[in-house]
Amino acid sequence: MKHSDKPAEEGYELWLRYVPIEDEALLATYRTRITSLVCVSDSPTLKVAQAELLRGIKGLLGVSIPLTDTIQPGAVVFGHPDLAPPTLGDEGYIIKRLNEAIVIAGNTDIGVLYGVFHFLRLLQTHQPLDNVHIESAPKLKYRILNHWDNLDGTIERGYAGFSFWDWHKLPDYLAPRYTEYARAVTSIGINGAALTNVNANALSLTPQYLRKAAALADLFRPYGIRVYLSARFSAPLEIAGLKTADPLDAGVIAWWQAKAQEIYQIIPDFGGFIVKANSEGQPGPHDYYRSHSDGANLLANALAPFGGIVIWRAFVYASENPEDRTKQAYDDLVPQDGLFAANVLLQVKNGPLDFQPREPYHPIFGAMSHTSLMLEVQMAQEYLGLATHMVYMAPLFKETLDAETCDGPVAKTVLGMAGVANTGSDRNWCGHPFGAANWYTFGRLAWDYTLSSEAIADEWLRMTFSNDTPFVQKATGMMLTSREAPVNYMTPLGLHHIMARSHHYGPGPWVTGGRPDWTSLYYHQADSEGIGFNRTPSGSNAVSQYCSPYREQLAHLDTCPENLLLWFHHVAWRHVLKSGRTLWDELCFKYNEGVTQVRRMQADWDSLAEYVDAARFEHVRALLAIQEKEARWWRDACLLYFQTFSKQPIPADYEQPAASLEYYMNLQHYFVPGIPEQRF
Ligand code: BDP
Repeated sequence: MKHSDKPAEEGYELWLRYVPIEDEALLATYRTRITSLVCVSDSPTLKVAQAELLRGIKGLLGVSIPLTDTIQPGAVVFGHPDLAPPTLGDEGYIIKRLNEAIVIAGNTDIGVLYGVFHFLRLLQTHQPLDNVHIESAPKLKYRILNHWDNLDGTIERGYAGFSFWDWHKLPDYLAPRYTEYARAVTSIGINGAALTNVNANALSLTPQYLRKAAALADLFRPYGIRVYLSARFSAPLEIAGLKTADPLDAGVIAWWQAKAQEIYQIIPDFGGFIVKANSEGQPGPHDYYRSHSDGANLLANALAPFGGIVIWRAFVYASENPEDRTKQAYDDLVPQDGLFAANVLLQVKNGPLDFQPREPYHPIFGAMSHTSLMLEVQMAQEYLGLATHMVYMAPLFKETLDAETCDGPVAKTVLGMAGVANTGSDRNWCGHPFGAANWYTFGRLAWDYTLSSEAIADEWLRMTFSNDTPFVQKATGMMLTSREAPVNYMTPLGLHHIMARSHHYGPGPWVTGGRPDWTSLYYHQADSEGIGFNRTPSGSNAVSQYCSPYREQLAHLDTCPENLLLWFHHVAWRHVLKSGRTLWDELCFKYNEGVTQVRRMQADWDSLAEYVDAARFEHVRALLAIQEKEARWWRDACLLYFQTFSKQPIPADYEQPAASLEYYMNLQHYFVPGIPEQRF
């Protein structure tokens, strides 16, 4: 393999590298089309836009172009409001030719800034400018990154280092990375950042920490990014010494009202609160025999006079509840449809369990037409190989966005999208050099969920690595396969929640003991007859939460999509699937297919050495080797374990397990990233 002689890169610039365009003809054309800049005002946001244009053009075209007041041929005019149709709203933009100039216009400065980043993307991906005419406005209003960052610098389920919010030095020291973050976030249309973990620390609402958050909000303001904070429901007890946090208590109501007022004095455009209540040990309104809507409305009413919102998480379940965990959120929340205040958004994970490699869509989508909903996805790869595996998530996100609910596709039932960030202090931000693709994808899909996975991969690859067609084609193929590979080597055919306990690193289908809904046995239900969770009417009847005809389709063994089979059915080992193989043989096939897919990704990557600098190339190569090793680990451990029930051989034409089941069951892992030892 021959390495390229491109200079080593660290990935810090993400998709905003602005490296010189090598194609001479294209460069010449761009240089004649772009000869001066005309900026219509000097607001803070347009100053950012101007700096970005100058930086991008200098990097890509190798020229410093002058700023002028007059529109000449070759001018790029930005901020020209008259030309933006009102239909583009507050954040949209238009990019078009006007005589011999190019105009980037929006109804607001932030619309112009989004347009500027789109314009630079055109250059970065080598698009023609001759007949450029683009009008774009976000399809979703709320596009928010959820950082699960703790005040002590750790990140819950963070696999790319520690938090880059330097709470200790804020508000006085503003790390340069904050500005780089703001550029990256805005370049893909994200307009909100929830800074703190949903498992919240009440301290973040004290004046001391609010001032720190305010410094970030000030820095983010020109970029159109609003700051949100997680709010701990019991904060009045913990930081104010109140005797109760009962949402109907007058003292509690007054406390939250005063807190909201205090926050808006410091952060005038504060976005609002995100709340995890009565879930996994977090306090909430149920502690006082009140409902989720009582709890959400308490905070929403406090924020309403200032224009803030409450994002109330629908990830609620309790181990005391004997009901199937995947049914509990729907059972609790759907009866409250219509009871939530107008400024409450219910944030619903893509599936009813917890960010598994594949889940059916969450049945709350389409079932609460009188409540504003947000879709929550997780870029952090908690259940997808931490930051070590290459998993491009656009197909996963789109599977949910496109899913047909009782009320149309999921995408049409939501007002926004939240993404659990995969960022951290690692120099390349996301740990895996391909991890940033998921951050990028989140922003692009939240802006326009009709974009295809392929199109997003294509532009991200061009900007991140290279515009060379053979590279882009092959690497796009790798990325598109990379979603199904972990499904196959971890949880094929609808299996779910069979990972190791607590840190979730590696397989753990044998996990039992403790609260049942955190064990694997609860979910796979393997026995001598078969495997899978019966959620049909003869079982937990979770299918009833979906509307007809999907409900019936799921309920019948023959019509249930095979990729969700064991999610909804307990299936006999001897049952014959569409492939003609029995369930056991199909499991063996799928687990092996997953390993094969990773090996193909390795071979594909090896063939791309000439297109990528050696530093990033070798980094990806090493991680793919780990992924291959861990794919085998998952396959061998799971097949050996399930074999104790099926009592059937692994067909001889497959690789046989490298070690005994006992060996895999006894593996111990210490200090796996992502679980803060000191949470509060
Ligand atoms: C689960 C994580 C846990 C989070 C929780 C949540 O294991 O660390 O706190 O989700 O979303 O996936 O609240």
